[in-house]
Amino acid sequence: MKRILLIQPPLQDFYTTPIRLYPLGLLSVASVLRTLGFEVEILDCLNPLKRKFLPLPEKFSYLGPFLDQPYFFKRFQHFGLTVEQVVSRVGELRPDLIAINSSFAAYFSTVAELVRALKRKFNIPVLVGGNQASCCREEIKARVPEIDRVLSGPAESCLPSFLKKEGLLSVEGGLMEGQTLDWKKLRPAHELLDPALYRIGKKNYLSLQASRGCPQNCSFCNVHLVFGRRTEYRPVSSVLEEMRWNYRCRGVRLFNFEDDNLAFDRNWLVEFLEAVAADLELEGSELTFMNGLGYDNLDEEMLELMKRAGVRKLDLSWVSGNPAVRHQHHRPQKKDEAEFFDLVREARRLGFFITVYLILGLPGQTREEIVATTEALLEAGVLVGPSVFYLTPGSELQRSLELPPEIAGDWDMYRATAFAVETKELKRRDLVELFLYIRKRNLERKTRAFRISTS
Ligand code: B12
Ligand code: SF4
Repeated sequence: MKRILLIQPPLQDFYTTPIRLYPLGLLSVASVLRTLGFEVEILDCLNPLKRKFLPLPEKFSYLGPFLDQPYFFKRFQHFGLTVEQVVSRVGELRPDLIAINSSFAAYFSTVAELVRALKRKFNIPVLVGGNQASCCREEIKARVPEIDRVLSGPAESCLPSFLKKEGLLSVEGGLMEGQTLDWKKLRPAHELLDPALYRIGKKNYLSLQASRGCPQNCSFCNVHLVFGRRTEYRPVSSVLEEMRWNYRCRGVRLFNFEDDNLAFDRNWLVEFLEAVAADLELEGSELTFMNGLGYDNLDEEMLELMKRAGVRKLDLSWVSGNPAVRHQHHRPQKKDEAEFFDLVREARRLGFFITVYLILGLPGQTREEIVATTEALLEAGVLVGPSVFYLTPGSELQRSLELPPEIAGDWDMYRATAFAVETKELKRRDLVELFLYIRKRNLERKTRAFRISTS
C-alpha cells in the first residue's frame, strides 16, 4: 500500500485568519485516497500556527509608510512551519508520494519554494492541486517544472483517473479509467486531525461543505472553475450524520460552513435548519457561515429558523451598497433596496451579531459610495467587514481588466493586502484610506456600544 503525505503549506502575508484555516480541501483529498486504498497522513503546516516576522518585501515597499499607522497591518510575517521544518518532517515520514494544496495565487511563491526544497532533498513525486492549481495549471507547470503533476479540479474527479493512469491503483481500488467518485457520498476525513488543535474560543470546531457549485456570475469570483456553475447539495441527512459523528466522537460544538452560496436553494436550507433545530443529539451546537451568506435568499422566517438552529453570528456578503455596482458585477440582489436594511433590522431584533462584508475597489465604486454605505451600516448597528478587491485567476475581472504587467503577471499581487488594483475612481492611497477609515469607525462604534451597555 502506498503512503501519501498531504501538505497544507505555510503562507506569508501581513495577517491570516487562524479560525478559518481548517484544511477542508485536503480532508476531501484524504477521503478520496483512503477510499482508493491508500494510507494517508496530513501535515498541516498552519496548525499550531507559528509566526515569524519577515522584512517587508521590496515589491510591497509602497506600504511601508502605512505600517506604523493605527488600524493598519504591522509586520509582514511567515505563518506556519518553515520550509526547513517541513523538509525535515518529510525526512522522518518518508512517504511514497507528496500532495500539496495550492489554493491561493498569492501564496504560490511559498509552495514553489517548498517544492524546490523537497525535490533537492528527496526523490519523492510531488503533486499539486486546489483552486490555484486548477485555474493556472499550465502556468504553474511552466514556472515550477520540479512539480511532477499539477492536477485540476475536485480531487473526487481528478485523482482517480490520475492514479489509474499512473498504474498506482490496485485492483481492489476498483475504478475504471475516467471514473470519478461522488463527493456527496464521501465525508472529509476529519478523523485525521487532532480535534484539540482546531478550536474557536473554548469550542472544538470544524469546517464543512453542504453544497458545491454556483450558477451566479460575480465578476470577481473564480470558484466555478473548480466546482462548476450548477449547485449541488448533499442530502440533509448526510450533512447531519457528519455533524453528529463529529459532535459525539470529536467533541465538535461549532460547525462552520464554507459553501460558496449555501442559501441559493431556500428549500434545502429550510429543511436543513429545521432538522438541526430538532436534533437532540446536536444540542448546544453553534453554526457559522463565515464565508458569508448572500442576503437575496434570506428573509424573516429564515432568520428565525437560523436562531433556533444555533446561529449567533451572521456574516452577510453585500459587496457594495450601490445597486448599480452590484448589478455591474452580476451580484444577485433583491429589487427593493429597503429589504436589505429590513433584514438587518430583523436580525438585530433576534439578537444576531452581524458583520456585513464590502469589497473596496471594484471598478465603478467610488469613495463617496463606500463612505455612505459604511455610515449607513454602522447606523444600522452592524460591523463592517472591508475586503480590499484582489484578483482571482480566471475570474471575469482578472481576464478583462487592463492592468500593468507587474500587477497582472505577479501572483504575489493577488492578495487584498497588496492594495494592488487601482481603478479610474480609486487609487491605492484611496483604498488604504478607506480601509483604515472603516476599521476606525468599527472600533469607535464598538467602544460607543460598550459605553452604552455599561453605563
Ligand atoms: C476557507 C477559505 C479561506 C480560509 C483558509 C482556508 C485554508 N484552509 O487555507 C481563509 C479565510 C484564511 C482564507 C483566506 C484568504 N483567501 Co480564501 N477561501 C476559502 C474558501 C471560501 C473555501 C476553501 C474551502 O475549504 N473549500 C472547500 C474545499 C473542499 O475545496 P478546495 O479547497 O477547492 O478543495 C477541492 C479541490 O480544489 C481539490 N484539491 C484541493 N487541494 C488539493 C490537493 C491536491 C493534491 C489535489 C489533487 C486536489 C486538491 O479537491 C478538493 C475537493 O474537491 C475558498 C473558496 C472556495 N470555494 O474554495 C476561498 C479561496 C480559496 N480564497 C481565496 C483567496 C484569494 C484568499 C485570500 C488570499 C484573499 C485575501 N484576503 O487576499 C485570503 C488570505 C488571507 C490570509 N492572509 O490568510 C481565493 C483563491 C483564489 C486564487 N486561486 O488565488 C478563493 C478560491 C476564493 C475566491 N474565489 O476569491 N480563505
Ligand atoms: S461570489 Fe458567491 S454568489 Fe458570486 S459567483 Fe462566486 S460563489 Fe457564486
